[in-house]
Amino acid sequence: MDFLTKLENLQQKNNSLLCVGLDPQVEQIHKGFSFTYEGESLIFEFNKWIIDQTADLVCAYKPNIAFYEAYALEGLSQLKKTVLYLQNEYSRVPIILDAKRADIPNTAVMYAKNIFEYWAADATTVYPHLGMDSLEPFFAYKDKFTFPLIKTSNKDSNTFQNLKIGDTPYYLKMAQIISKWKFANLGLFVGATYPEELAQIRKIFPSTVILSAGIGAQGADIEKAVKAGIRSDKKGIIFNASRSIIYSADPAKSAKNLRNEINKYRSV
Ligand code: OMP
Repeated sequence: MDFLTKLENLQQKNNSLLCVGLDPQVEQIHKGFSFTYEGESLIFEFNKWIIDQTADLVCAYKPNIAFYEAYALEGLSQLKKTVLYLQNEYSRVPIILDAKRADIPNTAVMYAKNIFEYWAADATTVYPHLGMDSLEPFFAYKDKFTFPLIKTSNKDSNTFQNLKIGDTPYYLKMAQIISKWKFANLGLFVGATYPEELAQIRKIFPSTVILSAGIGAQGADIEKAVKAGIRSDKKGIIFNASRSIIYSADPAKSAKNLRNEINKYRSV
């Protein structure tokens, strides 16, 4: 099943725009909550524990590959176990493998092959700065979805992304150019910490699916972000939260509360 169908089905079934980020840091895992596993597959078991208690509250999971690559081959093997677990036990849940790739076309082909064939992810993230030919290898996977990052959530994202070209900031110029592209499997990433920019991008892309992060640990204003990013049909956006859910005392409760808070602003 293609990414969009999976996403829309699950958003509907779980009444959720929430994506939980599977970003495990080993030193954060033993902080006194009810997860107690100590063995070799710590990362996988932790992810499984999170997944089993949140799968009916999310519209997607987003493992960020950095949190696995940091643990070298062992980390990647635990990511593989996590992906297989999701595919076997929760096949309706889309997996966004957050890998933020960007390279020349010949190399991008190999990145896309790795993400969509080896990892069998449903979607991924890319930086668009190299231009369309660097992203075409990703869009070539028609059932998969690719989210170019237009405006990132971090504090210093203005340094380069808001540099002006004439009167227009670079991130906006990128969005305007990308809006002319005709890929059915193109999404966009915009940080929830920048609701004004999110609203601008939504205006340029009234129907495109947006991936956003920054609510929770990064302190984005949920009401502003939801109102800025929601599509006219009250869908069309995915809000990721990682640390604020996975390291909370009660991940299921935190996920439920966040899903409900997002929904509260969705309908107004
Ligand atoms: P928390 O801050 O713990 O909720 O995690 C946010 C997740 O979203 C991490 O995996 C980030 O790498 C990712 N993210 C951002 O926070 N900001 C961005 O601008 C882009 C992303 C992303 O591409 O998902």
